[in-house]
Amino acid sequence: MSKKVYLGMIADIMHPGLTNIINEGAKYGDVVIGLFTDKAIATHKRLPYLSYEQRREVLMNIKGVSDIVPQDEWSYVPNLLKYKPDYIIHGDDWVQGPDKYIRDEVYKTMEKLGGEVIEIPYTQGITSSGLANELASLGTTPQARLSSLRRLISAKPVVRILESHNGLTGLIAEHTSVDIDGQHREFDGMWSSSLTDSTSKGKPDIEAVDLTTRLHDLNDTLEVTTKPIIFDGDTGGKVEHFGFTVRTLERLGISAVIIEDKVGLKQNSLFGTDAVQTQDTIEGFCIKIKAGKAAQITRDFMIISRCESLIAGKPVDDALERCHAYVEAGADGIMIHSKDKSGEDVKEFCKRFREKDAHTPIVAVPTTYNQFTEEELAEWGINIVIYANHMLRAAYPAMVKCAETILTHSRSLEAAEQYCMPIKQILNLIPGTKNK
Ligand code: SPV
Ligand code: MG
Repeated sequence: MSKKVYLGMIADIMHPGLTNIINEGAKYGDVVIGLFTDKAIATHKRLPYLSYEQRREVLMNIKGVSDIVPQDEWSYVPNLLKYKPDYIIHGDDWVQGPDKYIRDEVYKTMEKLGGEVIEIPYTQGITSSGLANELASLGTTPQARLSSLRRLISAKPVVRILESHNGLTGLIAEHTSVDIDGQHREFDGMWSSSLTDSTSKGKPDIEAVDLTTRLHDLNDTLEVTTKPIIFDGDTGGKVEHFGFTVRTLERLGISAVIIEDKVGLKQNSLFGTDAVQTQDTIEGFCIKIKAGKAAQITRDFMIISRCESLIAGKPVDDALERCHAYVEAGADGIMIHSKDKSGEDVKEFCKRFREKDAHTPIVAVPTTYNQFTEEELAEWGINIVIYANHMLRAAYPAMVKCAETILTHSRSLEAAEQYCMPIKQILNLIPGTKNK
């Protein structure tokens, strides 16, 4: 009987480095590809360009591949125990770097199984991540960006979204990353916040900045990013207008709009009951949701209903009744908002909502109950966490401090030393600035 050779792959962009490993593996026996699923990839890297099925289709047609099985974890161990290969083959690039622990686990498991690890020299000059970076620099299309949010929701335990109100904050959301305990972390997308958008224009958050202006400026973010965008649609405006808003957002490649169940003059939710705000009736808001869904052209765009009951001081029961009705009316997700610092109300809501509805995505904006980690919020049943205002809240005090320091000293020396990035750094901040 021929031997079994296991080879883990993402196989998003096929290149000679990968076919070389397949050919090397085939010398030892039948090559079984452990094809990483979106779920396995999502917590470590950006989602592949191609879906699992598309990547599988490509691999099936490659010479030397005997079988393809899903690898549902970043770790190889569960699949090695399940398929018990005689060999596992991997490029020697995992000897160092963040995947070193993966290698250690594989060695231990193969030893237990009586199998062998084959490491083959890495093909110089060509890597999947290098090619992915090249592709990313070419940008995206509205449809690819739009549909990526639904993919992320189904692939990740929790989707992490950062507020962005201009091109620069868009670049921060797009490119900022950290490596913690061998895990690569970055933001999954952007939130176009009505609060930070209007505040950065010196205007109040009362729908005074009209949709045309907001979208005009959102174009700066669209120009320099590829990740999905969730648009804060405030109340959604008049029912008759909301369908037009949905179509405009879809055309731009926005993934979702969140509208809140308020009528009349909207004020920011974090005023809570300090501001007079009126909640829409369930029937009234459901009509708006239906109008939006009827106008939608793509399958992937999401209309998310935001419930303001807890903000208005009403009980969790009221929020539950409303949210179930909104889903019934066609909402693709719900956002539960609260300004309570304990988080208890949101937690109770999520638990009880999930008793009746296991799948509808729940969005949370933990601005006030910020002691909970994403992992904890995911345990409550939350699918999307939005950091709704932090870029602007971080920038503003720093700018005021700098302005005050210039005034205090009648010169900029002290301010530049204490509060400013070096000129050299800002000149090179934006990709493509300099002629090479
Ligand atoms: C926003 O960011 O504009 C929001 C969230 O709507 S909140 O400010 O908490 O109401
Ligand atoms: Mg808002």
